[in-house]
Amino acid sequence: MFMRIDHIGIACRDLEEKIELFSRTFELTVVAREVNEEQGVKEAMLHIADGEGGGSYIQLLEPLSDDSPVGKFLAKRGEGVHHVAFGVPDVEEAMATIGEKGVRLLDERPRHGSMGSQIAFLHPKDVGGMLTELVQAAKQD
Ligand code: MC0
Repeated sequence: MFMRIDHIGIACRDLEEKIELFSRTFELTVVAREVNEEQGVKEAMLHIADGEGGGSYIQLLEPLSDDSPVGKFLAKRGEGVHHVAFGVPDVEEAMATIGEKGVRLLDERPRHGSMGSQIAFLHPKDVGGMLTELVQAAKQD
């Protein structure tokens, strides 16, 4: 069902500082920046590679507030890997298939994600402690 890893989301306190760190260490380039009010984050996507079905990225996430998902995560666990996102061809189909297996969906319907994608989250407690995101990348022209 999964085509690829779309991105790894990293929670950070200072987005600009971490962009500088990841760019310098891994020689990655920022290809998109966005503020996503619904998800409570300011974020940057750093491109790693292109593959069948879309690219793969490191996603750096700074919370917009302390009571957002990333804000709470930082308070509880500190900076580090926040979630893993799998690229799927059809997010609604993946939600239905995975939901039937008893995994709790955190979203009833897909939401807006980075770079025009459609996303949905799975409960970390049902996926071995890993907050998991399903991503249907925006269609390429
Ligand atoms: C919380 N938990 C995690 C976790 N966040 N486990 C692994 N990875 C994480 N990131 C654990 C907690 O430690 C706790 O376990 C349990 O889950 C419940 O957490 P909580 O702190 O009591 O509850 P909340 O209110 O913080 O909710 C956690 C939950 C929430 C995962 C349900 O953060 C959520 O709905 N997340 C999905 C949306 C999201 O994360 N958006 C930000 C990225 P214990 O054992 O202590 O009970 S937006 C994004 O990434 C977009 C822009 C994109 O990719 O395009």
